[in-house]
Amino acid sequence: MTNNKVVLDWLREMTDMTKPDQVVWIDGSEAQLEALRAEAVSTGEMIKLNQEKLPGCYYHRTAENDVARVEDRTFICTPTKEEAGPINNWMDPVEMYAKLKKLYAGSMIGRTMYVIPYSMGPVGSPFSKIGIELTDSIYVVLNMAIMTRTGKAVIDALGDNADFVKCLHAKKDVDPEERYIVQFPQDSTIWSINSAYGGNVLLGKKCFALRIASYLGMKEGWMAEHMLILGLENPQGEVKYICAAFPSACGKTNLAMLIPPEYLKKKGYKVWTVGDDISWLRIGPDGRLYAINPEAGFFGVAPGTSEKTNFNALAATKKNTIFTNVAINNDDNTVWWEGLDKNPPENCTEWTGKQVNGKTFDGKLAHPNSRFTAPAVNCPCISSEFENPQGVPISAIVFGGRRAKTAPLVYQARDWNHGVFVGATMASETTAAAAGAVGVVRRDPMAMKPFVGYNMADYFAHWLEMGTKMDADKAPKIFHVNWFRQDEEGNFMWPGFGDNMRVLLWILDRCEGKADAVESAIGYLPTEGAIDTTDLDITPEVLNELLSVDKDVWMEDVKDQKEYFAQFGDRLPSEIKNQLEILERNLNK
Ligand code: OXD
Ligand code: MN
Repeated sequence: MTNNKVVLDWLREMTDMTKPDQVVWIDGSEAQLEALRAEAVSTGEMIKLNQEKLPGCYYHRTAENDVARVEDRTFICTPTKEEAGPINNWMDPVEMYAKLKKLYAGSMIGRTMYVIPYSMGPVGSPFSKIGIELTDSIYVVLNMAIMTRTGKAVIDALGDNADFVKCLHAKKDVDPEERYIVQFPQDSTIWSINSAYGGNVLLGKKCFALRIASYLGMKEGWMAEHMLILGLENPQGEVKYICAAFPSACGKTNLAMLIPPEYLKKKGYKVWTVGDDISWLRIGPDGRLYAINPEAGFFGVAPGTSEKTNFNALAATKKNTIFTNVAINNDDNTVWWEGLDKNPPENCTEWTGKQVNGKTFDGKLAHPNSRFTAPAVNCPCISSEFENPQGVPISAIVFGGRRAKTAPLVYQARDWNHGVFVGATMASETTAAAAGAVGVVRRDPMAMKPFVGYNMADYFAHWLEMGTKMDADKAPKIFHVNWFRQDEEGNFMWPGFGDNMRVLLWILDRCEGKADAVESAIGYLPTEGAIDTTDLDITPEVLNELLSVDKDVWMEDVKDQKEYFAQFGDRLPSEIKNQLEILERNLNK
């Protein structure tokens, strides 16, 4: 398929090591993918679902020990430990290559190696980057064909160029003791072995589009972020774009596909989804920050997804989707998971493959991290700009976490540097459903803790540096939201879901200089009445409470922030220290 010498030399080196019986190039044609689906069904690797109710949909079950990303087995192998920083697992690249080569040796004997050329971002876009994944798993091929742009057009776009990310995946024995997900940022190389679970093996996603890309972004002056991208259309038909970063279990996919409250829908407000997980951001010729979603599909968590919680995500899974580790309704060969509805199938295959009565089964029918891999084009609210090679201009960046007490519903950073500090101090708490006081705080800067491909302190510096390249009036305004504030009894005070649109409207009004704000110790808060509560059953007192800043609780958080930052030593940018001092001073006033 190509004469590219770098590609062919690398391929030869990898086949010499893994020794597959045959090598098959993925050209991206529907005929080839269909033949692979049929092969996977014939070997039992996948199950064909009810083609009338779920056309083009398939089912896959992973090993029981292989159901999630494995952060403790994920490594950033930079030449020195300092380059990887205190947050990442590190090993010397020479040592790691030697260790892994032994594991890969002969690992594909008796198997086929598939060569998947893929593009992160629209083929040919100035934002886009090319990868080639070698894998011995048809499941990986079929998922990559949904999650990325795949095939001949990509290898043609690469031409003779050596600029591609070299990705190697071998399923081997799925042995958790020998499982490794390894990034070599300086070599643009990713090696993954002994897993077949999406986040560990769809190497275009977390491994490339976040870990390797964040490193490339730092070197080349752009950013790879764990952020959704949404467009908010007003009744005049103008669309403004927002990027938002949240740690897991904070509703990123739901926010990306939000359905506005009825009164706003009637007025003509709409939300369009550009991406639900990853943003690549560059400064455009006009000095504004532009974003693309480098992915082509959604690798979403199934449990909890329903017509009520996320109508659009559910609709996206109705065709050409691969379901992993959900339950099967044996009566009609469709899928089920907790939270889909209140009607688990009686005649059910639960996720590990056991036949059970779903109505009386004592346990989870679908694995809590069971997934759907759905093409983005299936989503009813997919943005018309989804394929725009120039990306969309970003008006606001939103950070968020799950904080029972600390963070108000929304506040705005004073400027870019303060916004970087707000992102760097992001945290999320374990739910307060458990007995005892407020949940345990986990620091997760910019929701990138598991995904930064280099030293987190340098990552903060890169954010600060990006700010210096944009005029203040062009740079996105930065906000923090908290949909999870709780009252004394532990009840959520804000309804969330579609009503989060009310907060987004305030955010955009601030960006356009249309809304006033009150200055507080932590940043700008909405003035009284600024958040529209039409048709909402919420008293002014509750709204006041939602927007309040408890100085004692914040001082506790500052203590935690200080401890967290201490691990970065001298590498922590002085501006982060400066912002921490300002916050402390403001709280002490
Ligand atoms: C994640 C995901 O783990 O998007 O963040 O799958
Ligand atoms: Mn994610």
